[in-house]
Amino acid sequence: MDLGAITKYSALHAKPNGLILQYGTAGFRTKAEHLDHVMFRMGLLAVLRSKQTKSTIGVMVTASHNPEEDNGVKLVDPLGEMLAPSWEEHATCLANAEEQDMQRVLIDISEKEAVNLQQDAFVVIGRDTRPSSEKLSQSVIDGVTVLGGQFHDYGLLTTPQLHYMVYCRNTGGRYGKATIEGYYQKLSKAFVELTKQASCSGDEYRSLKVDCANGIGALKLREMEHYFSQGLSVQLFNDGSKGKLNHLCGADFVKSHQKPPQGMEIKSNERCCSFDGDADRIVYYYHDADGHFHLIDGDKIATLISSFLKELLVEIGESLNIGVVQTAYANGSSTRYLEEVMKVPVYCTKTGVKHLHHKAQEFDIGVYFEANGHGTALFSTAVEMKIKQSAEQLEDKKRKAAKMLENIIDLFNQAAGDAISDMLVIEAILALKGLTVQQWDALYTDLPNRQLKVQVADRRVISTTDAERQAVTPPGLQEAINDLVKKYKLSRAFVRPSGTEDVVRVYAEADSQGSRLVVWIFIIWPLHILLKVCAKPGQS
Ligand code: G16
Repeated sequence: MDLGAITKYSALHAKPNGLILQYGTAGFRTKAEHLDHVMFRMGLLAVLRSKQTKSTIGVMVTASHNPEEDNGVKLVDPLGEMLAPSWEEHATCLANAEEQDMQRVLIDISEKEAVNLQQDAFVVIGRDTRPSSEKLSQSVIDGVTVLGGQFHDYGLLTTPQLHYMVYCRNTGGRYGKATIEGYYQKLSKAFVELTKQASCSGDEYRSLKVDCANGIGALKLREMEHYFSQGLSVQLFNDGSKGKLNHLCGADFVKSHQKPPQGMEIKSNERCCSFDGDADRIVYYYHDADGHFHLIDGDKIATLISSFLKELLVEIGESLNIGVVQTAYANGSSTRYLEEVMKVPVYCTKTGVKHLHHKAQEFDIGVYFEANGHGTALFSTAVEMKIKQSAEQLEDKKRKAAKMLENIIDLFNQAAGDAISDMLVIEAILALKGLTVQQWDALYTDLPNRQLKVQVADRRVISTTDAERQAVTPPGLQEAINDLVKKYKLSRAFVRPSGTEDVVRVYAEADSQGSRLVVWIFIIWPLHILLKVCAKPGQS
């Protein structure tokens, strides 16, 4: 390690005095102007992680659903997963080290993790369309090169595409080709194969309106659409040609406001969806004949996917262990439907796909989705092999189902939740099952629910347990929540500090005769006031 060179270059990416950041739900996120030093240092850290794992490591420059002025960075581990928790701690230490302590922190990490500094390192980098992203990804490259790492800069990519590239590179191409064409071809081939089997392929199934949140999703979907146009025609909105990233549009806006994005005209019963800023989340929606807006979020996406997978397994005659993973935000109706009607085991983890992904890996087939539309399905290697064999050997009807499952497996991005891949999976399932968006929506009725972001003096005073469903501090908060919810049937509420924004998130649902207003007035609003009072600095 050339410590002299590191010190020299680090001074060019100096840390603002007193700035403390934490590797949160999805890496570091804050205003873009505060991130130059973090990017340089994450370049350094990616090299150490690459040397330690003897694998390619990814660095993605994005703040996903956050406002355009923000930016962020996260590291991608060898199998395309989020960074291991112990390395998240190293990331936080390194990002917060004062200039004079940088060398010591780097040496500490190398020693603790037994990094062989002679080992080669390779890092791949991607970025979203934020105005600040290009310069910040250059700072990552500076960090990589000063520590002697090799790199490939993919430039503009969706976050899940970068996860895919890392996974492909570390599996010697077994998972796919580590190029953008490789990604387009793999997914489109599987999609076209699947939709050829659909008996329902009329206009209703062939067209979809997509709100791209004015982000990278528009660019990539436009590049990709001719690969799958045989099976689906997409009409893009909020494609970045005028509006601001994530502003009044995108999956996060649609989900939290439960209304359509600006800039999209929706006719009744038309199927529409929204991506978020880096295209790792997707939600669907439509207007009914009376003009009412209906949201189909991650919970219903998980239900559609897991029920389809279960049906295929029955046809093939395989009994595999399927599990669904959700978070505290999952609507109570979805959990009840999955457990009681579909008889699928459901697990709840903390917010953050890293937690859900990890849990989903415990099953033969693990389907995980956050209510906000972030998720995918994972298939164990044994299942993949079994299905491949079945697709060759079984008799006609079973073989057809096995072939379908084989294509569905290829269509999922198993490295990370991916709006483009999920969209194609959903479109294929709807066409194969001949389901309209209304029929899909009618699987169960969501309990009325609301979410709110509350800005408080210090969100760190709130700590939680039980997969974030119970508040531990400040004292008295959980008792107050219990008092508020006990008046309503099937009601539930929780608060948790966000790991991507400087806010506290409040969620509540209740069987309140279909009224979200009741949830708002009698649960969310009193909680909002309570939080303002109790989340003052120094109270933890
Ligand atoms: C990120 C994470 C998601 C998480 C979301 C909100 O999404 O990847 O798993 O649900 O942040 O997290 P929090 O409530 O802690 O702010 P994205 O799409 O912004 O990357």
